[in-house]
Amino acid sequence: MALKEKTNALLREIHDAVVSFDEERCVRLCKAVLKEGTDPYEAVMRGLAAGMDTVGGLYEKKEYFVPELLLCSDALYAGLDVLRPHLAIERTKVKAKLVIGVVEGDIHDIGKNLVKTMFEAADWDVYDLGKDVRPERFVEAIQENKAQLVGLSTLMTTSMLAMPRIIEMLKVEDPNVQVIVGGAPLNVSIATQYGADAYAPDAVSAVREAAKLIQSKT
Ligand code: B1M
Repeated sequence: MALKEKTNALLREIHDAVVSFDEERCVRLCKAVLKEGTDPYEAVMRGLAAGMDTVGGLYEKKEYFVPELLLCSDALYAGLDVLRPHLAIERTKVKAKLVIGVVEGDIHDIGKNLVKTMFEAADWDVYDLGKDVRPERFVEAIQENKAQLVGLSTLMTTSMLAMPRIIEMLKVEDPNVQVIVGGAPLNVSIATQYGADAYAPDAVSAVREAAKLIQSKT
């Protein structure tokens, strides 16, 4: 089998291992992908994250329920633990301090954790506030850590409504702080309307967009 085909087959198998919540298989396959010399970013995005996207579709079709979602996320995290140390540092030349969290009312943190992983792999200093974070906590965190950038994540149409207020509070506290937002219900026009400085549709582009923001201010 040609190398490209072999890689695609492995990535598909990682996707399937997440969907079938087979943690052991997911770990084994992620180790295999590293041995093959495949870019671990590909394995995270086209394997693990793609698997979780399929899981989301199954949940929406009522084929999967909450227990399956949690088991699938365990498989994703087990694979991520294998890949994380191999994600290449120095993808961007720009590095800064980032405070990141999932907004209040929302406990979905898989996407945020992938975003955090990509920033850490790019050697940024990341302060993770976790999920269901009070707006005031973001403001306190930029003061405590002298961070230049805040990342807000949300997965729900209800909790996304908290974003404009958080952004306003952050800008009042420090007009120079930059805010990047992401999560499934958002898009670039909502992000702009909310007063965010940038929007990213996925974890890899979040690092790219954040680096552009920081560079434009230096
Ligand atoms: Co729930 N959930 N869930 N859920 N869940 C959704 C989001 C939902 C769309 C499902 C549905 O009903 N169709 C729906 C929201 C509907 C809405 O918008 N109003 C929903 C609901 C309603 C709920 C509950 C209320 C269910 C209930 O209890 N009745 C409840 C929420 C309670 C609460 O938050 N207060 C709930 C609970 C859960 C679980 C705990 C079971 C579990 C979460 C586990 C966890 O995160 N620790 C869960 C899951 C897994 C999902 C789905 C199935 C999958 C989400 C996911 O992890 N995707 C989801 C349905 C779906 O998405 N189709 C659903 C994979 C992940 C890699 O993608 O998070 O989009 P994502 O992240 C991407 C990008 O968005 C982007 O990069 C990431 C990686 O590339 N990104 C950023 C994300 N943040 C970013 C930040 C950035 C930049 C990019 O910059 C800072």
